[in-house]
Amino acid sequence: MTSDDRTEKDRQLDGYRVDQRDSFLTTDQGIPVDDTDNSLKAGERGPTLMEDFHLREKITHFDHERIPERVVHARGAGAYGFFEPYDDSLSSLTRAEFLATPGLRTPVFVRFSTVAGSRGSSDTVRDVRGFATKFYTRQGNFDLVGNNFPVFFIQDSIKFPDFVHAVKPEPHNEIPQASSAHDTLWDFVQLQPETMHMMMWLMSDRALPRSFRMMQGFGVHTFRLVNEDGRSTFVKFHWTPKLGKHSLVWDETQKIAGKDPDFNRRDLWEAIERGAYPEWELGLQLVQEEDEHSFDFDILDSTKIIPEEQVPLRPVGRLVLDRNPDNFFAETEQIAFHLGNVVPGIDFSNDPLLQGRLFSYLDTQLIRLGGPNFPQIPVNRPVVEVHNHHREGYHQMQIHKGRAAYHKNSIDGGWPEQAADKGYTHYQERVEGYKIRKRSESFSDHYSQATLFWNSMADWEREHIVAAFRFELGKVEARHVQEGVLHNLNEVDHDLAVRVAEGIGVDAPGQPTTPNHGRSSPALSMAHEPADDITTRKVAFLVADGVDAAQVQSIVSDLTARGAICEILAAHGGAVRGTGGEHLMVTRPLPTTASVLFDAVVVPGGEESVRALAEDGDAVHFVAEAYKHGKAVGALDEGARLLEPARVTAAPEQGVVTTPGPDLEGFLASFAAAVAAHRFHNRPTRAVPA
Ligand code: HDE
Repeated sequence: MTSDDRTEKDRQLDGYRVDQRDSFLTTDQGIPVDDTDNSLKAGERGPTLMEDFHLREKITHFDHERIPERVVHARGAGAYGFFEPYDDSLSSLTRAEFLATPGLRTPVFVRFSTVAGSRGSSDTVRDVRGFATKFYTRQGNFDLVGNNFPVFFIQDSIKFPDFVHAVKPEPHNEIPQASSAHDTLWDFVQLQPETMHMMMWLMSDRALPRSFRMMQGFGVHTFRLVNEDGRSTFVKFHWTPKLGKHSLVWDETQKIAGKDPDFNRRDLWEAIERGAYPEWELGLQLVQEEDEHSFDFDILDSTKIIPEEQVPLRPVGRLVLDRNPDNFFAETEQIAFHLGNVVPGIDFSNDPLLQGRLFSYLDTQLIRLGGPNFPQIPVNRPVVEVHNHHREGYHQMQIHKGRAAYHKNSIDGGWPEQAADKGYTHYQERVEGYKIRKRSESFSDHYSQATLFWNSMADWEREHIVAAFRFELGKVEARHVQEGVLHNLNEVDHDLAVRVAEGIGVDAPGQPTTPNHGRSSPALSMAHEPADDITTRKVAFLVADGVDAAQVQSIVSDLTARGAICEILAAHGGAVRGTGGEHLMVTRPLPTTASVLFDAVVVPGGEESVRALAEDGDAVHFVAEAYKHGKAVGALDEGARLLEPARVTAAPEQGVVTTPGPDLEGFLASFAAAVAAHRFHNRPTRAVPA
């Protein structure tokens, strides 16, 4: 990044960055420390002395290093970047300048997260992912605190503590960690059928993203845009990843959880370090006020989407993440999102899930960050100046001058004065009604959109959903809970319920009350993603002494030029000997890695090399497992012989590409296409012993 590319936020943070190079050790009071390795004792073998202020300060600070983790979304990873609108076309719909000022780059911080697991849990569990964006705009901070699914489990925020208590580890033994496959969650689900749409997403591959960089983001609720004249338009926010949306497969996620629990976090970090900056397009679904009631669902109900075929996405700008934080705790852990952080031109709807969140986020920051001054923490500070009459509190960093901490005042000249027409004005909505604890009738259809999701899936996506339900319900011990879920599932689709019932050994339910409506929405499937980009796809080369090193080098340079990341793996680190006696450097030893950490594998030619690999269980397993998970497998010349012990059959249409002869160019073209296709779900995977 050049200095010109730095955002306002980045320059602001300069004032807080501490570089300890060329510095001597001091106490927190700045007193130079001569020895931090030995405590002060009465004699070499005597007791430690109370007066050792350095020892006490060092240990006291250490004892207080932890803050409470987030109640939900505890595990996350974040990065800085910018948002840039394409043009000014939204200026007629919103006062929000960052959405409608062409060329204006608004600094952002984005934090991705899993929901259920603790801070130290694995990245690749089955879960919804958080996608929270803080825009440091010139009109103040706007937080879009979204997820990678467009719907939510519940309709009313008052159910959130119930839902979270049900999905978290069970209270008697704190088992299972970061998993929804247990009785209390599914008990909640069977008794709360509004969860069914979200559960379809959760059981789909959307819950297993290959990368944060390859998943969509959604604001979920319906919000409002409000223009200069006070006119409002309903809006839903969508982030679409430039690299397409791609997922892992279930077996793979479980293995990655052990091999590299930081898989998604590392992927984001490394892509940014490498300069392959992740990018998303912001798209809006806009609904005129007068069309609020023209759908067969309620746009205030967060368990519903507005199908894109009904209201298409309007592209409005791009989000780019181009800088990793300097310090995880200071930035990613201390960032405090709040749905109530809105700028002029953006407002709320009456979605009852959204309304409760407006209370929760500020409240949670008070306990988590220890008092009302958390907006002064560097990562939370707006890039504009803050002036008000808030004073004191724990960790106050501002030194407010003057005497008047109240409005109105004459003592300090009346400052800070109200911002009048530049200020935030709430949308003037006419509201009337009885005070009532009741769900609107318009929220009562819990199945149609779950069915829509199911109908929109490709066959392989359906297979994965069935397998996920079987896995999760198979872990449930209470039979009445399994039956209750099957009852609800039957209302989504009879065939789905029958297939799940077969897998868990419970009687299939009879015909549902309402048959499948047959409608679908192609935008919901991941089967139609463009497959022409291999940027940052990881390709493993399995080699041993006697490998065709020249061949490896030319394939590596071609795939690297196409944007892929190539790694050379051998039984040991260092280098291997090529056929011509030359050295080929090894990226990492095979036993330290695994096929689940790659997108594709190549077995190059070289008689001696392939013979050695065929006798190496790790290498054979690598190929077999990559095949099982649907990944591109390439084998050149003698390399094809490794396919046999791995029980893999050459079939270019199934992403297994081989060369009988020297046609390297032909191989490269079809292998790159296979990598770009991401996964081949048309393989007989169950036959493979991996
Ligand atoms: Fe959250 N949520 N949430 N949530 N949520 C939190 O805030 C809450 C909901 C989401 O990276 C907490 O700072 C309630 C929907 C994300 O720091 C807490 C309800 C969506 C993050 C909280 C919801 C989200 C949170 C925990 C029901 C998607 C992580 C720590 C009304 C649109 C943000 C914190 C980050 C975090 C409350 C439902 C997304 C407890 C009461 C719907 C991405 O305040």
